[in-house]
Amino acid sequence: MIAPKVKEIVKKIKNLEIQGARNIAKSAIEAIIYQLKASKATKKSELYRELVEAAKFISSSRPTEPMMRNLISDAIRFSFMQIKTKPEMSIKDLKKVIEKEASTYVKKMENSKKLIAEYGSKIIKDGSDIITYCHSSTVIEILKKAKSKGKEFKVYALETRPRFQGRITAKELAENGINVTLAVDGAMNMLMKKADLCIVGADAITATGDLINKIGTSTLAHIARMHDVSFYSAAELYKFSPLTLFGYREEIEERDLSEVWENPPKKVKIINPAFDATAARYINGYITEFGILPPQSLWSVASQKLRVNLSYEDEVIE
Ligand code: RUB
Repeated sequence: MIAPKVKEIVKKIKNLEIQGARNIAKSAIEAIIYQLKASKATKKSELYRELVEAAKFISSSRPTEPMMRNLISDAIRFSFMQIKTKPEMSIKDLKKVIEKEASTYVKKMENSKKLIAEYGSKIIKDGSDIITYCHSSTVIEILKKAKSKGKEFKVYALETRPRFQGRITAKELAENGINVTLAVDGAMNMLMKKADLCIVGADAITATGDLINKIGTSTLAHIARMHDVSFYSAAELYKFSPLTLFGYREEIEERDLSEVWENPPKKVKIINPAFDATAARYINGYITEFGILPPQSLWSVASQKLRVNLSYEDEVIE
């Protein structure tokens, strides 16, 4: 049975009350911990099945989020290994060790964020004009770090239709004393003429180093290239999608059409893809917790540093 608190978190992820890949992944891990605590299972196999059920339910909340999937998959794999290798462990202790392990993921995420902020802040030059898109908590950390080092710079946050996540970015930057200007998405080209740098977040990174991020990111990257402006994406390695190593394509989430136009006239068709893919050749680098990596080598570093898990469906405990 899915715990009520897990359902609540999934609802918030679906309606974007919780948004951005890192926040989603963090909440997903918290949901696994809630499920664990709420479980009334008396057998370890029963607990494991409940966790797998919850994992699938949580993962389905946003389809284009490998960071959430990778972390949940690690938690499930860890649980499986504990049950298999420590048959003497009581169910009470099992719950404790899984919870402890899951909590370390959240701590690791915090640590990665600090490292990314440090690496990212180094590419921000004093007096520069920076463009960002959508709302990336990782990009915000980089900008805050650069500011704390005494650098002065201007940020242009693009609105990001249809859900205006750019406003969240602008608000957070202003609250942190950063010089920020909000502009409509259509101002991209005009702003690029005087920009020095673009930094965006990442939802997914493919085996070929392509970036999947908020719809419109690829337009920004193309325009940046046209004006010879450097384009970086800030991303933990956990944003890497191992599925793409095996020829799968990351699914692009299609969101509710009412987000674009609540009551459109009859015969007007609407589409609402949440993300798009930016080819690796438009990206100067990924700012990761292991330094700034060329897009083409991200898969190899991610595969070395993380365990590449495809699914937990084949692991059944009777
Ligand atoms: C958010 C978005 C962000 C990435 C990275 O889209 O595209 O750029 O998720 O964010 P949505 P972070 O609002 O649809 O979730 O750096 O915080 O992981």
